[in-house]
Amino acid sequence: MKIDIISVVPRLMESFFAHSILSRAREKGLLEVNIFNLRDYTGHKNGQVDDYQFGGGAGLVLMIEPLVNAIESLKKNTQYDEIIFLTPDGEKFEQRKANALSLKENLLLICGHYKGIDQRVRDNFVTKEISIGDYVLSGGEIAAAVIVDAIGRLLPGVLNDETSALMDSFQDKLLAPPVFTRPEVFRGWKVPEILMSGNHSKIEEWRHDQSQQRTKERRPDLLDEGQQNEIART
Ligand code: 6GU
Repeated sequence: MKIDIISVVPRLMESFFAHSILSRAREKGLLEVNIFNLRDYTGHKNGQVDDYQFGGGAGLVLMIEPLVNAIESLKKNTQYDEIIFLTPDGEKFEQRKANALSLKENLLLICGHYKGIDQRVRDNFVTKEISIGDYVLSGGEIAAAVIVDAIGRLLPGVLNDETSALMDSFQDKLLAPPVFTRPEVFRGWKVPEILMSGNHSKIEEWRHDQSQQRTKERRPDLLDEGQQNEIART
């Protein structure tokens, strides 16, 4: 899978992907991430990429010309499945969307800044607009990093344990159960006995039950009616 990213702070972006799981995915050739500096595509003096908005008002807007230059130049080499603009007024990103995007071949992410980007870019090039939550960030870069991380770890071969991505919180609309590792007793705090029993079906039952209890307590909004009924019965 290939993800191209257009940003005005490319060096900040690089650092997100230079470590841990995602760098391993890149080394293994499972994920290609390329970051492009919007300033390389401006014909304006001093690398100008933003300007005051028509109609007045505070805040600069990323200009149409450098963005269209960048998008059209990248489109010459790659057929994108989606051109995604990261913006607080986009559709909310969640696990289901990460799953769907992880099945695509080529994505182009556009990071906004300041007041946003000229609407004509959104109308004529962008195919999807995504927000990572109901709060405002100073730029789309952190949101892009969130999305690349969430997608990247789903790609086959990226995680060592093939099943673990499927066991995550949210994959089945349940939060993950608690986990423990050695030592079995620390300062008198014991690991639940069931986990030491070696009875795998009982352990799975316990984990499922813990997931449901956690979800009910912390995120009842995730439980659909069917799951709520299942909990009510137990
Ligand atoms: Cl994608 N961008 C910005 N600037 N702020 C956000 C966001 C994106 N998602 C939530 N807040």
